[in-house]
Amino acid sequence: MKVYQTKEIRNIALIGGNRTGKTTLAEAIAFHGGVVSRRGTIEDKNTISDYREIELERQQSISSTLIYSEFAGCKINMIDCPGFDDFIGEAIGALRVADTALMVINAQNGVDVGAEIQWRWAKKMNTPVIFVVNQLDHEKANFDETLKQLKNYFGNSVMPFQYPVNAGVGFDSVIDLLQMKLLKFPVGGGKIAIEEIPAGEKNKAEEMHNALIEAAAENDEKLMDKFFEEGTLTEEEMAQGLKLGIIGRGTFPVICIAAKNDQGITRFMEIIKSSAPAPDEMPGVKTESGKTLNCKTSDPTTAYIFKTALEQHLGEVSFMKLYGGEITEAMDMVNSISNSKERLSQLLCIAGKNREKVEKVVAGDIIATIKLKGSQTGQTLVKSGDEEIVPTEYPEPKFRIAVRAKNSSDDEKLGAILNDFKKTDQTFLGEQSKELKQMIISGQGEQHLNIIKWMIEKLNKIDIEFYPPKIPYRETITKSSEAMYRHKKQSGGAGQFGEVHMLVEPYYDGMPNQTKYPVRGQDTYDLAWGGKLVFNNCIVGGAIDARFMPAIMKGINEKMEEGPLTGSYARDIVINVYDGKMHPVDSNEMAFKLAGRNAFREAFKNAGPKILEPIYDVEIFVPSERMGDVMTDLQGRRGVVMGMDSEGSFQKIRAKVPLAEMNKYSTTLSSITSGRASYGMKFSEYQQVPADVQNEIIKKYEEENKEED
Ligand SMILES: Nc1nc2c(ncn2[C@@H]2O[C@H](COP(=O)(O)OP(=O)(O)OP(=O)(O)O)[C@@H](O)[C@H]2O)c(=O)[nH]1
Ligand SMILES: [Mg+2]
Repeated sequence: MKVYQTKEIRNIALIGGNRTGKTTLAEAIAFHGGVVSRRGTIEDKNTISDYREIELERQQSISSTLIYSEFAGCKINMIDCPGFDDFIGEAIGALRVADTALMVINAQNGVDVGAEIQWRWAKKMNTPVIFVVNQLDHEKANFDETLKQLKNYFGNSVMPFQYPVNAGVGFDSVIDLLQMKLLKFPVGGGKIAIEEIPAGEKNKAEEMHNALIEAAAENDEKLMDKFFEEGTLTEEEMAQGLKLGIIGRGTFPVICIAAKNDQGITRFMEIIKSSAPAPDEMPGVKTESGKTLNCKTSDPTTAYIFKTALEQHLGEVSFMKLYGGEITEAMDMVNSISNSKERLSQLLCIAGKNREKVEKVVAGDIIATIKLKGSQTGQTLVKSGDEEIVPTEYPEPKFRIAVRAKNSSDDEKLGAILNDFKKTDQTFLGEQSKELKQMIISGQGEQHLNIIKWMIEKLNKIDIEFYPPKIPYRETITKSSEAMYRHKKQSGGAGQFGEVHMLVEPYYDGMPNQTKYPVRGQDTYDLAWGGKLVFNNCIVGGAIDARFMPAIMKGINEKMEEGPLTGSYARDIVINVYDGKMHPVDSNEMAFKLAGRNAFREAFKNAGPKILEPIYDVEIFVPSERMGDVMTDLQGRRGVVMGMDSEGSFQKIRAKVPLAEMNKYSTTLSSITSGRASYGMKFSEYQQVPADVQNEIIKKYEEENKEED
């Protein structure tokens, strides 16, 4: 295979809502590049992009797929992403390395929720966007309405490069505003007929063409001068100027196609070649040390792993973008974080399920390699040095559930499988919670986790079940309290004796020491589960030997790990051990550990104990007209609205909501907004639960523990 130079590469992410035609478009582009000899279709289950078993079964993309194609000396690397919001992580990974996002819009439906969500991500990552209005052959296709919506949602920088003259059944013609010609696309592909613009379209076309010329000239002084002198620009000059607008996210072109009928595809590929940026024309990527890599061969050899997949027969496949230098087969590189050596045993040019070996790859290209020993998504491989590309930020998981194998002997295997999912999916978490004694998995939505369940059952052949996840509550106290405990045992041989007196207080930042019992020694611990524990030694006159203090501490710690109210972790407590008693023969560490533990339990119970619950910051994007329903629902979830901002026709609601009330939120939100809202959530803090909720939690805990006894 030819070695493509940086200028000859176009990296594009195919994004957009559900079933808009991304995979069909990718297939058509691959076909015209000679990468597939026959165009597959979704219905025939033979596209190169949707080849995984689950994708064939559901006729839907689940995972992003890298597909290269070739056009007039250019290599087009496409990353075909799933449109469904639960798989947004795939689009985010792709947007990070793509130099242009092709946002596919279905001309029947206009702007959908997928487009809105992905637009926000493209904006956040500064990725240029080209809109592709697809399915123009459909009887319900409505280009004018689609364009109106595009401008409405994404602003007036949305600029048609083409518009159709006969959208709907029989569609075959567009006015190309760069060429200023009418292009006729035969159904099923074939030679484009180029004709003059019909008289009835002339004025409209002129007006839109001039708007493009002005936009092109705005980006480049030389073009502006030429425009003033001659009043026009050539097609090439326009493409050049518009490309600058595209890179700076000041111009968002609109292209017209019907991918299924192979209409408009080759012209679209020409436009990608002339107007989409090459990797080194983009602003560059930042490293952790603040350097910028511009995808030049003269930049240090640096590859960023943006995706890891597990493929049958191949094992772990790592997808990388080269942000500088050149790499060759069998080259040794270093993982810039772990410093471990990685050999690029093979360089693979990927076209979905097909792969081809290449010997050399230059800066800007996207390829895959296999058999890396210990490098993961988000990590950087370098030739030398320790430069690390700032890793992509993914949204936190927001849908959690507990999972177990139906046959408990499979639980260990299940743990290992979940670990593999974590490697290949940055928006998924799965782990055995020591605290909750449950295996908890979390992802972007119910569908996301259902698909993981499908894969585990079908591919790994383990039957599993979901069940309600527990909430990681915490316990603390709200007032001071004193208690003493004497542990005394004198049966037979050596006895046990230990007595501990303590004062417990609620901890808060910057609090002074209590003055009743002067503090002689102080240790402050940051608890692994959050919060603090302060241990004050206030013993006078050697009432308890210093050597028993660690044992007392150990006893307290044990109880902190299993709080007195509900067995949850305790936090934010100050303990003052101020008195006690020893026995010259019977006192030992075990006795003091038990005395410490029990004294703490007693003091805790009388210190106004409270249950704390995790509160999440929740951010919801909702169409303005649905805001009322979402607010009412939030109230029912004990949510506190912190603020609202409008973004176009959307409202962004910021609220604090207890985790316990977020169960299956994505499913509810989707049903009350017809799938048009999206949300994200992030742990914020622990807060006391209301008294009625506390009573219920304690009651439930006691009932459950009775059952276990
Ligand atoms: N009429 C018509 N149908 C199309 C066109 N392009 C795609 N389709 C159909 O639209 C459906 C979805 O196509 P896909 O290519 O799977 O869409 P997608 O955007 O990749 O879908 P997801 O990856 O699941 O989000 C399929 O039934 C296609 O045959 C088109 O140009 N015209
Ligand atoms: Mg698809």
